[in-house]
Amino acid sequence: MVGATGAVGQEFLRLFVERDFPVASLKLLASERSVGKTYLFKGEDIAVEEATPEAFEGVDVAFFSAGASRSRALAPAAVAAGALVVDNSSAFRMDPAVPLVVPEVNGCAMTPESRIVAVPNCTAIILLVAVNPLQKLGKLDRLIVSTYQSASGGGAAMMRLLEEETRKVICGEEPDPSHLGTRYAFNLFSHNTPINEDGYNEEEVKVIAESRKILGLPNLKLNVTCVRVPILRAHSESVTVEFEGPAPSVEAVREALSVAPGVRVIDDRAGNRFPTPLDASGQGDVLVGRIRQDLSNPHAISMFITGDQLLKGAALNAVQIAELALGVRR
Ligand code: 2RA
Repeated sequence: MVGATGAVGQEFLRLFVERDFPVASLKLLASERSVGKTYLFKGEDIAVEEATPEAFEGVDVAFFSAGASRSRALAPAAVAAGALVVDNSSAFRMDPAVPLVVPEVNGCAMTPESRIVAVPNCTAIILLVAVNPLQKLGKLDRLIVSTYQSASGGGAAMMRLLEEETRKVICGEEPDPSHLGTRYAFNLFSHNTPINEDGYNEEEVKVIAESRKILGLPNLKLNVTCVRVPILRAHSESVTVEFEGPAPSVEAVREALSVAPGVRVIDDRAGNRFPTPLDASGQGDVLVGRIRQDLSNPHAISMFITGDQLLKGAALNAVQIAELALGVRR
């Protein structure tokens, strides 16, 4: 596990236990400054070692969650040592030779020969777990997506920043806005990735490109707006799905989603009860509700979805990939 000390790394440790992942021995790797920290795993204190090319000797599965440059630098060494690399970074996602996998959607993109398998962007994973089941109801033409992304997407440091700023504001202090260029507590802002000349930020570009690759639909139209909100660990998305032909009924959509793997429908119109990011936090499923006809377009339906960014958006999806590769999928 490379990136053991990060927010996603910590979820891996919990998931290995919770899912009874077949761990014979576990190496925790991180940057030099974390060497010596220890984490309890199945009653044993495991000391963090430095992530070096030599550290992968004897490793069967290497989970990377330490950013794209670390993956680019070390994944080849892990592969050379005989490991299957499951990479949470963006380093290899768009490499045509690397499968980009959401097990519920395109697990078959992996082959026994795959040595690096990429975990998609969290926003794309959560989106596609909910959208893919609708493909059996009609051909997708366009997705219109607006996101409400949590602090966890920016790592443990951004989660801490949100908590600290919130405390300060409640105590009447004005937090220092220099970290993100704007105040985070009681605010929201356009996703904190660089913005291109065409006005789209890198997160939006990733969601578009990765969704097309995962669904195998290179011409799928997508209009994506990514926004960071003051929520700790679940991403939410407002999604309009446009079909090539007339949209399926709300009942058919609800039925398709209610039997879809990794999806839980919460769509109680009478009680005004729909998914919230708090409901999704700590859960493996993507929650879907507000399923309704788009009254402005007879080809479209709209819905609201939310999923845990650290779990299905990262660690859980990675562990599911490894389970699939090892044939221990449950
Ligand atoms: C975000 N997609 O939420 C990123 C995390 N990988 O900012």
